[in-house]
Amino acid sequence: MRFYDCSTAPSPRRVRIFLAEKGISVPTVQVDLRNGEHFGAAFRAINPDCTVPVLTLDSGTILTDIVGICRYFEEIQPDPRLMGADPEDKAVVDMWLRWCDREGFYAAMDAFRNATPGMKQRALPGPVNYEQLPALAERGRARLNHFFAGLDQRLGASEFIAGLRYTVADIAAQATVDFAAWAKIRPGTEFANLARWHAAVSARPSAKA
Ligand SMILES: N[C@@H](CCC(=O)N[C@@H](CS)C(=O)NCC(=O)O)C(=O)O
Repeated sequence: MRFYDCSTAPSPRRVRIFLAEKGISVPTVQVDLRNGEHFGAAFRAINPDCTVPVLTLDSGTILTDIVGICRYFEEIQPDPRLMGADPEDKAVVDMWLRWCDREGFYAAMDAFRNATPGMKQRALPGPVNYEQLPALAERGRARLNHFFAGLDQRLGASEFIAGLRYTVADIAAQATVDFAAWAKIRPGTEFANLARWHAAVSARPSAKA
């Protein structure tokens, strides 16, 4: 088994936090995204999508998606449960995870990638170059503020996003809040519930992953 990581990128960080929470360590290879190692023939042969994270299994299976990788580790080592315990709980975690990705993580990606000078023509990850669209950066910022408001509302009613326990949905939102800060977008001080939750998740040892 081998984990292809990039220590400065938010997507593989979500897997690193997940692994840290479970206390799992995996042989890891750093992929140098800054210098385009992911476009080279060696990495393309592993993941033609030219993205990290990737997990290669001894069976030959290659997992190239954050959630697929987390699912694999959840199944081989269920404790601590990060993707729900019973059918209802699992469905609730899935629902919030997808909301965090759709409304938060992808909005942060639009805001960051469409406005960062070093990402010209790299407005989307993957093997195809796309021009930056400043309007998408602006829309990403607006959507992130809406996401923060929704998160604050949810966290006013619930200790963690999917209920009483820290889950993969918290990891997605935590990575989103930290990623958004790269684009200098931070939740407003009026979002006290979000601030309480962000301080709590950031204090977990896994946050350093
Ligand atoms: N399919 C992947 C996409 C992950 C992704 O977007 N990774 C980024 C790093 S955060 C990447 O590899 N970017 C390469 C690039 O920007 O060219 C997933 O969601 O698991």
